[in-house]
Amino acid sequence: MPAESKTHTQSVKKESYQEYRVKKCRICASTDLFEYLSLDTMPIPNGFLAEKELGGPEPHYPLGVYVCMNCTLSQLTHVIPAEIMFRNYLYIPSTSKTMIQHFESMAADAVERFDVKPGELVVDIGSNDGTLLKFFKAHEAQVLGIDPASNLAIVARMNGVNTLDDFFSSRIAKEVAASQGKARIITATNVVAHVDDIHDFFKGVKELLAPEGVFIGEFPYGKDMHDKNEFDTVYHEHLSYFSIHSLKALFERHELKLADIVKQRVHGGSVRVFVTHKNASHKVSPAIKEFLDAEDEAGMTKREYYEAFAERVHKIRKDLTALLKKLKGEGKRIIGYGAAAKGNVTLNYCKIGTDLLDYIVDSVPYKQGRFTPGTHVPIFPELKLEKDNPDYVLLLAWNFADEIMQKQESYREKGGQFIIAIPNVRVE
Ligand code: JHZ
Repeated sequence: MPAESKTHTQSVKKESYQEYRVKKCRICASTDLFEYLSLDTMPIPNGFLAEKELGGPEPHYPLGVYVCMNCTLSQLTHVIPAEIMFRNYLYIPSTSKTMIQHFESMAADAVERFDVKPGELVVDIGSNDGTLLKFFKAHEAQVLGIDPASNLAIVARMNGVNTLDDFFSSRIAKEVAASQGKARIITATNVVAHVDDIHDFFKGVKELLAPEGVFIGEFPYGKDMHDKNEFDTVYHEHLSYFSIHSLKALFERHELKLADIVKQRVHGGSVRVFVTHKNASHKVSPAIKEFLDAEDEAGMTKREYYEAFAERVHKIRKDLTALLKKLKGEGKRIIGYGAAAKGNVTLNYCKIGTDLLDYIVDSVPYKQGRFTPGTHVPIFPELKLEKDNPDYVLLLAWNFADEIMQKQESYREKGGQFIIAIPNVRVE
């Protein structure tokens, strides 16, 4: 397979970036936005290329982050149309054991906590291949998935999960409520951060949620992203990086109540939030105040907190490129592990191509045989690592370090080493 690592054509003109620029806060509409991080321009992070597409133009889009000084929502400086990113989607969490177990326990927890009865409606927004709903179905709930990725909706239906292939909106919510009734549980894992018109989204949630129903949302926590230097989770798909302060403001505006928050280990530190109608009987957990106090103590209302983060990010780029160049200079063979969207941010931001990485291994069949967006590193099945025994592996999917290290125990026993860049560059 031909592999090239030069910088690629920007078919999106600088002037047109302006039309994507965000001018006010997505939640509170304040214009007091402080831009603290720029990762330059790059292609969309799940825009993997087939070999025949390699010579063609590859649109690059700006990637920067603001914080709203009023409600502390961090958000992208530019929003590119969702249609470009989500209609044919290659992110499939069910290829990881960790995520399957996570979804299984999430469904069991929800059924137990809220006493979900057989036949009650559970709707999953951004239902992907239906994995989470399969677990709710096993508890005899009536399930409906909603996801714009037609390629994945087909897979979900084959898995027995009734799926509507569309973007969730207040219009869709009305239609579902009219045809199937209101939902006892609405879930959305790693979805809300991707939504531009967040007010219409929660108008829809309010519309579809039964009077004593619960919306369970899960997404990477903004405070973890900053505190653990997870800059690579900043990409075009993730429009918002939520603080609990910003979420509270959002829910209050929709007459919804943030009833509880439970921290989750997945994706570098996520929060699972439980949201009900304002007048529902659910009590507000003391956890809410604890999260709000911790954000205040960390300085999330001050510019310096964000400036310090940006400085740490620049240092990671410097340290990582210096290490890879040094090892390459010593004649070492280095490959990447996990063609994650976040990995593509690291590769593009640090300008790491086939000059430094021979290839990347990944377990997702759809990604194998393709090339990384922007940097054009070829992707192979994981088996290639076992056969080749490279000297070093750059762990791009660091959020699965435990699962991957365990899987590659024999490679490590033979002397192979992992390079991890988050939260700081190190070799293990
Ligand atoms: P993974 C996704 O980001 C995208 P990504 C999305 N926008 C989102 O919100 C966040 O998650 C939270 C591979 N792998 O899941 C599979 C192995 O090869 O961190 C994946 O390609 N072997 C929805 O794309 C990649 O790593 C393994 O053993 O950054 C991980 O990507 C395992 C466990 C994974 O998501």
